[in-house]
Amino acid sequence: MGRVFLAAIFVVFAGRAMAEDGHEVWLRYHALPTAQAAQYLPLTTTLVAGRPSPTLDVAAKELRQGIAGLLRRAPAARERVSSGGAVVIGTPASSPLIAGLHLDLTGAGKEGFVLRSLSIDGHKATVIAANSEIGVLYGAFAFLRRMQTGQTIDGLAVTDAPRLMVRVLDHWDNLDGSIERGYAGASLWRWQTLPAYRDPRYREYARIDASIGINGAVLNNVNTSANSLTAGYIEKTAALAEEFRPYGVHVWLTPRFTAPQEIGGLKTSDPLDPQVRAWWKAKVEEIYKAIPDFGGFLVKANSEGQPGPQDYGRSHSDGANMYADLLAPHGGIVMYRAFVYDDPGKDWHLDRVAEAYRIIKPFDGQFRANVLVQEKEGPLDFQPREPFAPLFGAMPKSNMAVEFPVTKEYTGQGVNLTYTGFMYEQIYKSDTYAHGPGSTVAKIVMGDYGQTLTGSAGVANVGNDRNWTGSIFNQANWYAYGRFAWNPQSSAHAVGEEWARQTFGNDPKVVSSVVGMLMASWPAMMDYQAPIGLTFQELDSANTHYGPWPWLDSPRRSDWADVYFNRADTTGLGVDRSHTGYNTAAQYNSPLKEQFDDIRTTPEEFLLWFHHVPWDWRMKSGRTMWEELQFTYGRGVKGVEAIQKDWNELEGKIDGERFTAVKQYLVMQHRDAVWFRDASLAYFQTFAKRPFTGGYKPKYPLDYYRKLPPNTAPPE
Ligand code: GCW
Repeated sequence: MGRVFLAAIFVVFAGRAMAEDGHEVWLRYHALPTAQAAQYLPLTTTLVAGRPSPTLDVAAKELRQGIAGLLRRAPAARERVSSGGAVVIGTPASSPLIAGLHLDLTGAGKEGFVLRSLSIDGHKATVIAANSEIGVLYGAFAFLRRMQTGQTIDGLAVTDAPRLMVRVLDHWDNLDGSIERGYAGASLWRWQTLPAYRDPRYREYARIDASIGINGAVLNNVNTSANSLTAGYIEKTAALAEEFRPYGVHVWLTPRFTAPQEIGGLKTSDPLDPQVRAWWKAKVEEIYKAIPDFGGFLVKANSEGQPGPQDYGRSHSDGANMYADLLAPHGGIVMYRAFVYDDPGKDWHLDRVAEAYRIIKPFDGQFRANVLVQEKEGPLDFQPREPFAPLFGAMPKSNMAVEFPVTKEYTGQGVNLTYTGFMYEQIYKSDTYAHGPGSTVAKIVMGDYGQTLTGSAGVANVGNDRNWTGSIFNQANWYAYGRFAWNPQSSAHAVGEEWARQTFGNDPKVVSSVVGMLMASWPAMMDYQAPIGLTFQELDSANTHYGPWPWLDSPRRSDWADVYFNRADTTGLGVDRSHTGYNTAAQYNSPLKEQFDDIRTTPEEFLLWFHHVPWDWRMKSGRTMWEELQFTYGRGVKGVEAIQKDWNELEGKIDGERFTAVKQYLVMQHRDAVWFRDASLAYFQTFAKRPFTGGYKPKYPLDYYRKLPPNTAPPE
């Protein structure tokens, strides 16, 4: 009787998904359905871990925890393969057993791994082996991912290794705990209580990073204070480094260029001044003494008011190379940002989009070998839609890293469901033609054309919210960033599917709906925020970067104004970047430059980016540009409706807490999509002077939208 009762309770709980708050991210390890678990059980009865070390210990712990959770039975710890199916982990150095197998680990490189199904002493064994301990940890996560996503763990002959060397998350975290462009609470780094108090979340964070191969964290904002380089903060940073170390996450810092003056008491910060160099040399030595595996510096200089070498009449390469020379003896790296642009005042003569290329390209070949020139994925600034940045195709003699947004400053912030993985794939597969057809951004960043140092930086979207990223679907972007850094030639769909399975389970309906939602989300957002290549139409003046504000003219800087980016007038819409205008199309290699220069051959998704297009321009669809604009905004709203529908159909298949949260977020997203459509079209119609078509009309008159306080969507 008692047993029957207990079984009945169990069925009730197993049948209804338990409430989840998202804290576990994709590392949930909830019990798999019995039938699925059955295929894994015989292969995971024991765990043979070899000699202990901090990293091997966390790998073994992860496997124990993962297997125990997924299969409801922890593997027994053994010293050798003796019975049943064993999971054997280690490096040839840490495990005589693995050394004795003489596996070919060449393909695993420094950080990769092999997963091999073998017979050892007549028993089945799955070997997770690598040249390095961190490779073993990455292999452990890969092995668990296979079970989480319903793949076989039998007959394995897998070799996998990261294609980029530097895979950092860049935290724009300020020392006061706030986060620039952060939408998930305050900073995880609790500077006040470091180094004494070690918040358990530090290790949890590093573990999550390691699960997707992220190997670095830049701790402070690129708009930084010099204080993070003081002795006290170095000690705090060293404590974080210690917490992250077992997980292979190196700490990095952003140095403030004027630190020699601000905290060093010098009269100048001129990078060629001997005293300045001596100051930095001592500072770098101090850092490495405290943190021997310190990653290096990520630098924002002479951009948006940050100090830099130009303030002392020196060049960007002078600045970058000063740091590079001092870091090199310690194995450190400089990530030098190409996100630089001059202040044009109210003058429209400069094309903001042309700036990084104009300013940085002349230095190609002048950066040291341990410098990565880090360019945002597009030439402007993390907009919903940008063509890839032409600088990627123009720096053959430099190591180029890509900087991607993970946080969604202009693309929905913490509110909208927009999957950045879609955009990572689009950018990475763009052909730069720098070395003939097929020289994609991915290949350039991966070093296929002789670059010796490779990497990417993702501007982090995590904070101290319980679920790390503010909303569950924002976790997909953290996940995708890591997986694309591991392999820039990944598919957004495949990565999204991995995430969906790990995050919500393997129910086919759930998986297909969630992946469909992810893949539809970025295109829908581009439709309602950046139709036909229009860009930067969010509110900028109040610095919120949220909500439509196409009429905005900046009182101070033309390139922080929406009107500068839409150029709406009675003749048409969009920015002329062809030879009759800014001639920025010419920054691309042939045949792209010719293609983008000509309004007839420019891909329509970039039409308003490259051309000022007449309202009656005939689009491929047969509609006029004005009609197409309305159609596209409308399609964006419908896209969100379809996403809402897909999600709502999953009720009962997802635990109530996460289901309801996502549902509520989608209501806000729909409201915002409608707002974008209506406010923008009401404004553009005053120039198009053509009727609205297809029975459509914005709900309110233009003036209503213009008078809304910042960040206030109108009632639907
Ligand atoms: O998009 C802009 C942001 C700034 C940011 C800057 C950058 C950290 O509005 O907040 O500063 O980009 O990337 O440096």
